[in-house]
Amino acid sequence: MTRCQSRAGSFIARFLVVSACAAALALPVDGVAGALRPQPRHPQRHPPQQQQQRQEEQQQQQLEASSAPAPSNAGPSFRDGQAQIVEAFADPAAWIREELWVEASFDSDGDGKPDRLHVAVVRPVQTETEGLQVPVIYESSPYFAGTSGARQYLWNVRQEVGAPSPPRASQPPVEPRIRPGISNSLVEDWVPRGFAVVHSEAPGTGLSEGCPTVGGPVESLAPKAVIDWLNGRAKGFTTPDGDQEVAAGWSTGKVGMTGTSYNGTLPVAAAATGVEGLEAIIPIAPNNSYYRYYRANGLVVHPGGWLGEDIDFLYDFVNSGNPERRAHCDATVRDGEMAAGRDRITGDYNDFWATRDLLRDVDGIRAATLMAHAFNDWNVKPEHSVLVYEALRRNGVPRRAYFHQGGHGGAPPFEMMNRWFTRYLYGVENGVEDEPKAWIVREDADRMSPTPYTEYPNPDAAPVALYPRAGGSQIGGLSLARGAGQGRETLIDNFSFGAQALAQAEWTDHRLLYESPELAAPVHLSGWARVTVRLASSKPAANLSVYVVSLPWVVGGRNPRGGIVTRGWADPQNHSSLTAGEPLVPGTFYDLTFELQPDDEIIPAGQRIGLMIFSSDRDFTLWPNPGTELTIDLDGTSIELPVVGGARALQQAFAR
Ligand SMILES: [Ca+2]
Ligand SMILES: [Ca+2]
Ligand SMILES: [Ca+2]
Repeated sequence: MTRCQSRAGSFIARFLVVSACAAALALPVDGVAGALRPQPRHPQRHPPQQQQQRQEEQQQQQLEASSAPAPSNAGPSFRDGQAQIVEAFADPAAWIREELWVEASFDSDGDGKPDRLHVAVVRPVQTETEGLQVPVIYESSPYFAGTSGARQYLWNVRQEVGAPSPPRASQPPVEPRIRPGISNSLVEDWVPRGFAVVHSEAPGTGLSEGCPTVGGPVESLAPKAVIDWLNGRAKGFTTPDGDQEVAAGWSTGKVGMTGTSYNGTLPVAAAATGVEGLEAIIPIAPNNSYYRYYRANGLVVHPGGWLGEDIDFLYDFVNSGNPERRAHCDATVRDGEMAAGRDRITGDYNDFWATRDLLRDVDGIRAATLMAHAFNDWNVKPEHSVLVYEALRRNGVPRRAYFHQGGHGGAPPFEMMNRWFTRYLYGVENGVEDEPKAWIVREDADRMSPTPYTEYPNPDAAPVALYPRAGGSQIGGLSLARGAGQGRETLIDNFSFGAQALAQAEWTDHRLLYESPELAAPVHLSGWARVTVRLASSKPAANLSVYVVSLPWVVGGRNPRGGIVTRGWADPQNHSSLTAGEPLVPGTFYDLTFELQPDDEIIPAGQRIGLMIFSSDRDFTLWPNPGTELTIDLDGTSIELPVVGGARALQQAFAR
């Protein structure tokens, strides 16, 4: 028990912020709190005038409370370090629901006025009747008013690599669905537990003003504005164009953000601004770099399940905002900066993508981050979360990783999220920061039962190099020892054959496949695999796909299963620069090194580890005419796997 907790049992401590516990409100960790009127923990954040106003309001509220007949004095309750359902907060009919517009710092729709963002609040009635102040759980999204995902508007991928794409027709505008309260997500979980729940629509969507920018700076500044409003630093209005203001005096100013996919990106975007008051975030499968979402190592690569999607498709997908400003937004954003900057011809990194890359801003994050992602999320690939997580580790930011083996999305167990928000929004010293950092759901486990590890990647993992042996059209060897004089082997591109068919083929010239000995013991991989390929192409441009697989491949098999372990794609033209690829000279060999998607997987005994090299990936890359030949120099090709236990563990697993 901490010093703060030990004092929490005293009557006085329930009502006062104990100075020795500056980082924590003096709240009982177990049992029910009495009436709670926490002062904002950082009153200096408020301008003196507002601070004075707040104090006067609170004094007035205390006067009113003292003259009221029978105040219920409802307050939050904590048990096992988690906020509990409080009966007085649990009646939805009593909740205060309000909608308003927060004035942002930008004018992205070009009408000469700051954009106002549509916000909805749900909070316990006691925040109105008893002067109770509560922290906020906040979700923002461009999706709340509906989306337009008709697949005939995806880009046609049947084109040569490095050539202009066939033209794409834009989707018709989204028919907005305006719902009262914007969204019901999170509300039933958190309002009864003593939080307010806030939703806002992203710029240019629903009833929020502005233009959709799909990752542009306004998507970071918009949630920042809402958090500023919750802290008395930005103005809210009852209407999009009126001047009647509305304040958030009921808010402690402590805000937590969460959401999945795009809605998980926005918490990272807001946190990267360093905005004060955003104390904790739980991003679930966030897309933290639009370049890595639509490109890979210089190559045009599409999100899994959305072959042909590019950033302009996603713009149309969310374009549900004010029809009067739509022509302006389409012209400046979609048909302006996106058309000029996305560069679907080379796929190289540039300033356009840099402005949509939160990895560049990640040092601004101070919010305690519980990061959730899946290692088989091929829509938003796991690197998005792992790269941010690794930056938080370098920077010493409070953090936790919850990673599972499923696909896109998947929230951590509710108790884990509750303890995270309770610790950082209510200041309850429940010890989350002293617990293991990495919670990995193992292959055969329930998704709600992760296994704790000290850190991710696993601290016992070390890179171990494996080298291919000749014979890849059938199956060559994959060995711990470099074998000189293995020579060159050639594959012929053909997008007609998917990775599964290629991995299962007994013999094919459409891929090269090398496999290890059968594993005598399980092999635990944790972290990044890194491949080096020495190759020549018969054409100036070509796709390159590299998979680590577990063989034999089992179709539709459950865990433990054979199939994809991890994979990656790259443009050989970018062998020496991500921003300036160069046409390949046919017959010339190039060395190319890149990382595959980060992973944490235990490959069971009895399987073999395979390295598969091929060209076009029918599920992800462009589909050029078949026939491009890639020649691999085996003596210059290797893969480093992040093996828990290092080379010794792999040697033991390979020993027969
Ligand atoms: Ca405006
Ligand atoms: Ca390129
Ligand atoms: Ca895996």
